Amino acid sequence: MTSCQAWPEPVVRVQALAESGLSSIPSRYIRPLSQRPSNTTSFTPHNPSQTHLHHDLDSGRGHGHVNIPVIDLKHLYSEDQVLRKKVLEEVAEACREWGFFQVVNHGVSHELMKSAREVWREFFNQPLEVKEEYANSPSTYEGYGSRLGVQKGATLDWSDYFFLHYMPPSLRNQTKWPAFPPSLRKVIAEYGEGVVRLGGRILQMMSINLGLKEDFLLNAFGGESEIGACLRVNFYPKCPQPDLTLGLSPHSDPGGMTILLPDDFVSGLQVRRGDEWITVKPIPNAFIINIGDQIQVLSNATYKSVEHRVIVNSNQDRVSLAMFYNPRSDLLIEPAKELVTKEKPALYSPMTYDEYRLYIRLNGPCGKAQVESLASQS
Ligand SMILES: O=C(O)CCC(=O)C(=O)O
Repeated sequence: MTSCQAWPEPVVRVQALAESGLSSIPSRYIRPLSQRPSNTTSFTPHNPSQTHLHHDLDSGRGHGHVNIPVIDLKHLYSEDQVLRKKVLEEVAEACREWGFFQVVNHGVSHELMKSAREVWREFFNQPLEVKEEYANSPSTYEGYGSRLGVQKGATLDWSDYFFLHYMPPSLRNQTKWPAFPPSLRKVIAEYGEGVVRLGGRILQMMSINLGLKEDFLLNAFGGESEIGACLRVNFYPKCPQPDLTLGLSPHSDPGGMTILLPDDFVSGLQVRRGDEWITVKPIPNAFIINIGDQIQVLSNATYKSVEHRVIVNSNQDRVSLAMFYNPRSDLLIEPAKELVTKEKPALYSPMTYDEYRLYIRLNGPCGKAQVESLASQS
C-alpha cells in the first residue's frame, strides 16, 4: 500500500452545505439502515449544580443512565499511598472494562481548555475562502479537511476537521496552523503542552497497572521528545436529517491513546458497549481518554481499543478537539515481552505505526477491522 496524493472526488465542505439551508441531505451522507443512529436525542446540556462523579461501572442500563467512568486524578501524586493506589485502581478498571473514561483534576488549566475551543470555533466560523487556504490532501492529512479515506463513492461523514502535528517538535510547523484568530497558534502550542504532559502521566499509570516499569509505554512510544502527537479538531455542523447520517463513522483510534476535549454543551460521542451505543455525557472541564490500537498491541490485548462514533443533531453544531498520542512512527510496536506467556502468546506481529496508519488513511474509519485482522493473522 502506498499513500494517496489526491482526493478521489471534489471535496464538499459540510459546514457550507449545512449553511446553504438545505432541508434534506445529499445521498452521499445517507447511511444504510443498519448503520443509522437509532436514537439521536442529544443529551441535555450539563447542569454544573448537578455534577456528580460516579464510579459505579455498571450503574443502570439503557439510554441516559450509563456513562463511562469518571476518575478524579487529584490524588495521583499524593503522599498518601492509599489515595494514590485508589486512583491507579480506578484507571486500571476503566482501561480493562471500558477502554474509555473521563478525567477531572487533570492539571490542564480550564481557561486554556476554554480558549482552545473558542479559537477553533472562530476558525471554523470564518468565510470559506479563508479556510480553503489550508485545504488538505490525503498524503499527510495536515490542514482543513472534510473526509477520511480515499475510497471513491464512499458514504461520507457529516463533519469537517482541521488536522495538525504537534509532536515530535521536528514535525511541528506552525506556519501550517491557521493564522486567524491571531491567538490560535499560541493557544494551541500551550494547550498541546498541557495535554501531552497529561498523556505522559496516563501512560505512566497504564504501565504501572500492567505490571510494567513506569516508563515502559513512554519508552515504547519513543520517549518524551520523540512521541507523536497530532490534533484533529472536528466540526460537526447542524444537520437537517440527523437520523440518516453520522458525524463520524464507527472506528477505533489507530494510535496509542486519545485525549479528547468534547463540546461542553452538545453531546455526540457514542461508545460501543456490546450491542449498544452509549452516549457519553461530558462533564464540564473533563477530558475523555480512550485506548487506541497501539496500546491494545503493546498490552497484548489486556487493554482493548473500543469502537466509537459521533452522532449529529439538528439544533446545534459541535466542536471537539482530539489529541492523538502516538508512538514515533518508525518504531516497531509489538506486545510487551512481560505480557506474553505460554497461555497467552503474542497476539500481534511487530509493525511500525507508519505502516499501521496507512490502512485508515486509505480506507477511512472501519470499526475495529484493522486491529482484529492483525490478531487473526498471527
Ligand atoms: O468528536 C468526538 O467526540 C469524537 C472524535 C473522534 O472520535 C475522533 O476524532 O477520532
